Amino acid sequence: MPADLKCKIAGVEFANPIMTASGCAGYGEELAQIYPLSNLGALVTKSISLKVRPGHPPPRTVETPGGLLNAIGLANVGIDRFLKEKVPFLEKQKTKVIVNVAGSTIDEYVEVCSRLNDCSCADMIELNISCPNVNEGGIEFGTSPKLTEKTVAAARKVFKRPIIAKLAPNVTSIAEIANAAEQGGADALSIINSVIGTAVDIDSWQPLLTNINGGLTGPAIKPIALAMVSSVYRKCNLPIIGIGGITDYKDVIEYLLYGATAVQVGTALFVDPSAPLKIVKDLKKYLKEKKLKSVTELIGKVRR
Ligand code: RRO
Repeated sequence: MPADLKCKIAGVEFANPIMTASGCAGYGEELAQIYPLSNLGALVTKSISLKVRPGHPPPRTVETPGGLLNAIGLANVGIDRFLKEKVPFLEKQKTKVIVNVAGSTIDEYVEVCSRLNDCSCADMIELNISCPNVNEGGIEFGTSPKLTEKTVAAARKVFKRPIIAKLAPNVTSIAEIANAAEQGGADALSIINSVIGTAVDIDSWQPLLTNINGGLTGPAIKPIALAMVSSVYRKCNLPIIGIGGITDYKDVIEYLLYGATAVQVGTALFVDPSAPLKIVKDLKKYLKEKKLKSVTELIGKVRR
């Protein structure tokens, strides 16, 4: 019998625990030209805001040792165009769809969430209260426990399906923010968004990103993200989706052992868009070798 890769978060069943991370696979159209999206546990869309946003001028990405700095600036098509141009495609995909939602005010989050409530292809939303690269809103909602609870509670009122709160690592106590999100009515947490960083050109003495600061992702941040997943798993009851530097099945196992139920693959998609396929295949092999029947048997099983 092949090992069972299915997992469940807030009543939503996923074919496997491997999702794409927001911003790393757009709205799924390009990835679907490479392989059927049914190979994924879920597709997580780029953040959607109320209005179209062009984002920051380039350069908005720069490679660093073991990582990638980005300051995209929330470039996205906005909710109107998302519903009109992207949803018809997403409705046809045989995978779960998680729509990442961003806003500069609580009213904006509410408006986008209420529009998505009528869009049945949004199985869940991921509330982005942790974007490091915008001047208004973004990370400020996710760095104060009070604002986190208020923002999640406002979205909770209008969106009837499960809500994931995506948390920032740029805080003193991520567990405190996680508990505030639970108080506000979140059903799950995704941990972590990018870590604030910067880089400078030593010839021109100019920052390498037009926005100066960016968000660091990729293998460089995996140990940080793992420690945060571990801390929240021990102090909060919500299921966790681990994010940060996942490139192969070994990374996934580390996240599950520390308490994640599922994971998102982000930066690795830019190196190899097929990384999730290989991860799924290798994960099955590992479970068989360890004589485990289900991937869920790994969750939180780190030996301390
Ligand atoms: O668009 C971005 O610059 C961005 C977002 Br919204 C986010 O949540 N995290 C990130 O690293 N970049």
